[in-house]
Amino acid sequence: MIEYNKIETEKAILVGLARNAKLKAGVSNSLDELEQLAISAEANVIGRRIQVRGRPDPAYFVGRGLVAELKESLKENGGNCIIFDDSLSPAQQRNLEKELETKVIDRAILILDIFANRARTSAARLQVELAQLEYTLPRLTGAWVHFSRQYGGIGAKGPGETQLEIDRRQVRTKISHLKQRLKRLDVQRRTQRKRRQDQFKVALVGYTNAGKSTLFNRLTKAKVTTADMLFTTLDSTTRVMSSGYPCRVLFSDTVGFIKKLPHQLVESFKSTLEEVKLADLLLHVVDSSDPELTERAEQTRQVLEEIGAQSIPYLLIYNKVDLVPEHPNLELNSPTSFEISALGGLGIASLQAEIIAASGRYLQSKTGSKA
Ligand SMILES: Nc1nc2c(ncn2[C@@H]2O[C@H](COP(=O)(O)OP(=O)(O)OP(=O)(O)O)[C@@H](O)[C@H]2O)c(=O)[nH]1
Ligand SMILES: [Mg+2]
Repeated sequence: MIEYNKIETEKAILVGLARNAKLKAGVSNSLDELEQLAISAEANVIGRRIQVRGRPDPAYFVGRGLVAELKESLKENGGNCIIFDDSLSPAQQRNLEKELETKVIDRAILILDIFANRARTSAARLQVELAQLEYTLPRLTGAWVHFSRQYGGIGAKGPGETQLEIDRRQVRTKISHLKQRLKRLDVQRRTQRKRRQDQFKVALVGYTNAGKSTLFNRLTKAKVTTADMLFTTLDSTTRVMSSGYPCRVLFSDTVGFIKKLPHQLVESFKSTLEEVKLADLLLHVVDSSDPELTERAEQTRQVLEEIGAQSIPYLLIYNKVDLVPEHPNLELNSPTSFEISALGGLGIASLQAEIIAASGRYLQSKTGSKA
């Protein structure tokens, strides 16, 4: 893993940019989420700043005045890290690190770091590492990158080559190794999936912390870890249920989505997210008590689009209704919706009845097409 991603004992200041004063409240909510992400990565947040600015500064993302203030503030409070809510260009990150003499990261790096710490299965580890390297490649400055010498040693240095070129080449070699290993895993997965062709496939999707795993456990009597924390689940878990259903029903619990999910991560998790893409029915789980409900449901739809799963029929599941007397109604092409409490069990029976009916229709279409 790349050392600069390690941010265990960071004392960080969060920085967000609002394009105009009206957007400040939204940016503030986004920084709340960024703070949760920072805490998940075991960093301490010692301050936050929002700058109102029409467009990002090409060299420093924020204005020079704020850069000077941040430098001062880091000194005063013993801070050693700045976390930007938006993606920085490689040049911006470099300039800021030089000017502030401290580590500068962005939301994408933070998310990648959390994924790297949480990944348990070999597939998830490989996927995260690949995403980290893909994200890092254009950002290599040579100064702070040290990765294992596993693939091709330092002795490969040719005449006239700079260290940076060697680093880049080693990263590229490592990327292609990881891709090959993932490909081999994918072949195994494909064989598994073939066996599932006759099953009705239901995948749970939604924003991180919406309660997908809690619902999955309810529906399948599984014991997947659930926690009030972002990205508890990284690997998909599947369970086949048959009792009470007209055919075998395969349920998949999957990784949650988040705002500004790094593209490289979505890309490298594509094989895990195949469970979603190949599903016959999606359960889009939303947290009814979430003040950002509408925006987050929309972000989930966007990721579904990015992985090519936007046309799969879905049920909208308003979860955690025990926490709030009412919630805003989402108008996502008005799919069938359910109000449930995955934790308390409320509304589960009618949701199950709908899944039974849908799997019945699926069975009918299968046998109908065979006849
Ligand atoms: N009050 C209440 N809490 C719930 C309900 N469903 C889930 N939770 C809680 O919400 C938190 C997140 O639940 P998870 O099931 O881990 O959520 P997830 O969507 O799988 O989250 P990630 O895997 O992190 O993306 C946990 O603390 C759950 O106990 C519910 O119906 N009511
Ligand atoms: Mg989960």
